[in-house]
Amino acid sequence: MNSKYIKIGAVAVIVILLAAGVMLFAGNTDDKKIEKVGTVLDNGAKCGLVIPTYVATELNISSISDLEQYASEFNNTIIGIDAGAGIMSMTEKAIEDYNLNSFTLQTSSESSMLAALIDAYESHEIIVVTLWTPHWIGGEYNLTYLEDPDYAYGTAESIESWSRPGLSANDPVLAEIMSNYEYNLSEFNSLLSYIANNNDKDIQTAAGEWVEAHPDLLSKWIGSVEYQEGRGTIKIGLVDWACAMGSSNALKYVLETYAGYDVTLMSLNVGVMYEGLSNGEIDLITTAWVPLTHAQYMEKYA
Ligand code: PBE
Repeated sequence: MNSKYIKIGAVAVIVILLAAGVMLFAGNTDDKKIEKVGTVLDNGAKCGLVIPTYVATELNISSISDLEQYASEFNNTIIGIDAGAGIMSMTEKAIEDYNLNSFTLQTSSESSMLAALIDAYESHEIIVVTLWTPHWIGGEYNLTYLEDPDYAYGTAESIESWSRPGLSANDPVLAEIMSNYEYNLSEFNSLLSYIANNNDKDIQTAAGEWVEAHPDLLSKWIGSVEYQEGRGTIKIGLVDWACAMGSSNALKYVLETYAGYDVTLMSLNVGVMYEGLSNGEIDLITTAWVPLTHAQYMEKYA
């Protein structure tokens, strides 16, 4: 055989191997794609940097770009939440975009951030925190979002429900409820406030009471679904954020009481939650913040 044929043969083998590799790769990523199953809140969500309103008045500041000059008054610290939360990477970006060179972002948790905010507020101290809407705290304290002219926190965020690959195709009843499971901003805030104001009860009880007090919303969510015993087990993943606990607990109540599912809530770190959804260990989440907050996870899994 002359070398020309050997070369053609070798090229053909490489082409076949490449094609097989591409098909395998495409097959794999297809398997892993998580799926959008509903919109929990359309466009009303927001992330940002928040200060008590008395701080805005006394320092005469209104924008993130005003922070750097008062860095020492703020103890050079922005109080953040858990590592991996979208608002943490948005805040790292804000620190760069607005040249907040004297600030560090403190990793914490939602509950520690809120405790620090409430403490500072009650002693009229200067503080800046990462915060978002919907949240019950906005109804309890006089707080101000710093303006974000460079859109480090995006423009309009939505909250969506996402499932593991293939869930809705196999469960049209669940798919129907999930596509109906939507709030407007005042309904969502009302749920979160009800839970926060009833913290002597467990969250599941409070969420159930709130759902029962909103029969029109409940019947919209249920749609044509009728209760049927033993519809199966659903695992809902969530992070310990008040908004995720509210929407997940209300959904658990609805799925168990009005459809006949058995629901387990799994509290996780945000990265683990998306990973679990993509590998099928978790069935559902109701706390996908898009387009910007969870962009890093959507790029990887969606
Ligand atoms: N949050 C609340 C989350 C999403 C829900 C804004 C703290 C975050 O990833 O930042």
